[in-house]
Amino acid sequence: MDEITQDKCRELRGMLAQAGYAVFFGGAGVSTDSGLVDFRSQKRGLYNRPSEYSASPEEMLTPKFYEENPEEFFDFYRTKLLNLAAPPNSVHYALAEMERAGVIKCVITQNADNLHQRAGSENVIDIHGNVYINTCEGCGRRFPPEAVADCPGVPRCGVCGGVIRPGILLFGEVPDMKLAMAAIREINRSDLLIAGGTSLKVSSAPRLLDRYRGKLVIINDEPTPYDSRADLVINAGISEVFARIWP
Ligand code: CNA
Ligand code: ZN
Repeated sequence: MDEITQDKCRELRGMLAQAGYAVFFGGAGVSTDSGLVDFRSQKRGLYNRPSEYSASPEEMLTPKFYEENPEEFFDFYRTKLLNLAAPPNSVHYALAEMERAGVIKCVITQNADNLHQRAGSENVIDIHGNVYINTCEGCGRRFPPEAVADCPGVPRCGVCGGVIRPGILLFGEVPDMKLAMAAIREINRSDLLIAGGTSLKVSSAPRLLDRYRGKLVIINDEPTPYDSRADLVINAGISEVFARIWP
C-alpha cells in the first residue's frame, strides 16, 4: 500500500474515533476475499467473464428467467452464487468486533451470503435478502440453504411439492419494505457512512446515498459514481484497509 493510501487509512481511523454513529454499507467486494465472485468489477466480475449459459448473469437473475427457466436458474445459482463453504474473512470479523466495541452501529449489506452474521455481527440489514432463508412457494415452509445446494435440478418441498425459492432479491424486485425502512432509519441516524466493496450502481445504493448528508467514505478498488460526493475515497483492497483501521 502506498504512502497516500496509508495516510487515508489513518484519516479514516480518526473519523471513526470522532463519529457518533458510524454505519457500514457493503457489497460483493466485501466477500471476494472469502472466495465469492462479485458482479461488476473489471478484474473479476461475473459480468465480465464468458458465460456457458443461455443468457447473461443479469438476465438470469430476473424473476422472468427464474419462472421460465428454473432448471438453468438453479444450476447457475448453485454453481456461481451459492458457496456455503466460503468462510467469513478478516473484514467480516473486524466489523463484528467493531460493533461489539461500539465503533460501528450497523452493517447494511447488499450481499446475501450471510457472512456478516456468521462472523458475529448482530445488527445486520440484508437489503437484498439472504441465501439462508429459503421458502416453499406452495406452503411457505422454511428450508435451510442445503435444501437448495445439495439437490439436483429444481429444489422442491417434500411436503407440498412446491418450488423452494431462495430468499435473494432478483433484479427488478423491490426490497422488502421493512428492511428498506430499517436501512433508511440507520442511514438517517448516521454521521459517518463507510461504503465498502460496492460499485454503488445497483438501485439500493442511490436510494440510500442520495438522501444522506453526513460524512461519506468509499473503500473500493475501482472508481464509483459517488467518488466526487465522498469526503474520503480509498482505492485499495478492503482487507488491507481494514487491517490498518482495526484494531
Ligand atoms: P458489484 O456491482 O459487483 O460491485 C462490487 C465492487 O466491489 C466492485 O466495484 C469491485 O471493484 C469492488 N471490489 C471487489 N473486491 C474488492 C476488494 N477485495 N476490495 C475492494 N473492492 C473490491 O456488487 P454490489 O454489491 O455493488 O452490487 C450489488 C449486487 C451484487 C447485489 O444485488 C448483491 O446481491 C450482488 N452480489 C452479492 C454477492 C454476495 O452475496 N456475496 C456476490 C455477488 C453479487
Ligand atoms: Zn411446501
